[in-house]
Amino acid sequence: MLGVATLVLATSHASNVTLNKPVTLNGSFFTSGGTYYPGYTSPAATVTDGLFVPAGTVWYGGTIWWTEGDSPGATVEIDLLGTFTIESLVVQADDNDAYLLEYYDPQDGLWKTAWDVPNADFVNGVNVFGMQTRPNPQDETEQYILPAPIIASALRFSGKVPPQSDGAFSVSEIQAYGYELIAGDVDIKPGSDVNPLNVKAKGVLPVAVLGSDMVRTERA
Ligand SMILES: [Ca+2]
Ligand SMILES: [Ca+2]
Ligand SMILES: [Ca+2]
Repeated sequence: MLGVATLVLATSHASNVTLNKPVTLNGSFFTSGGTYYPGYTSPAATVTDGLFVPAGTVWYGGTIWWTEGDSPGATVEIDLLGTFTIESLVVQADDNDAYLLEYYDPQDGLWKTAWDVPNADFVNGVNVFGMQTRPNPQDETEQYILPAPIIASALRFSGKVPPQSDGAFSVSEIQAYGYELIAGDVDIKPGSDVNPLNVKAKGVLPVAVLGSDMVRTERA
């Protein structure tokens, strides 16, 4: 357990930290519409524009879409432009696929699972189609609450291979709710000129949290 992990440094209220953040498409996405559905294209930035498409919108209409056959292992990556603690998630994607939403943990430089986004092929026993929001296709404001908050500087989204999907993937919105961490405001071992931190050391470090108008300080 890290000494610093017991601290919460946060802005005053949880907000959607993906909003208008840069999106990178890794793989052969049909950004031209290809030969399948020419004209049905969208900028990558639509994944973080804060907007949902109407539920049931056809999977290649106004979305970022790709297929496992043409682009195996493709990912949609969001740079959060900072480090955030994230508490909850919302995704709108094609109904009949399961997806994986991972986060980049800047503490150890590893990608980790944030959410196994479930297939939404059927909702309350009814076969629905096209773009559907998770966790609740009938309420876009409902958020998937993480078992424990995560610390992330980027997010990565991918489709799961058949039979967890039909291999034709689409995403129109990825949202993550939380707070920005302001690491520069932590003074480890107050009174010393350096900030010694051995993340493998056991025990408790004395830490001063320097509050300001922008920072709420808490003790966990
Ligand atoms: Ca959107
Ligand atoms: Ca369906
Ligand atoms: Ca699909």
